Amino acid sequence: PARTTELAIEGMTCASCVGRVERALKAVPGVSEASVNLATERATVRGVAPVEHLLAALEKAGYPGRAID
Ligand code: 9UX
Repeated sequence: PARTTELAIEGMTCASCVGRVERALKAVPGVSEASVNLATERATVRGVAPVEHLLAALEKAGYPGRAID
């Protein structure tokens, strides 16, 4: 089933960073929606992608993150 995953992300300081992170997350197979909150430095991701794939995409994009329970 589709899940919602909350991620804490390091290194985002401007709106362009937000765009890069959202694009990177949405490009992961199984992601249906990804939105970043710059103020809280968190992303909400909807879909069936394994969290490991989300974290790998963030790392590759240059914005490492971790899953929030
Ligand atoms: Mo903005 Mo983010 O100038 O890496 S794109 S700080």
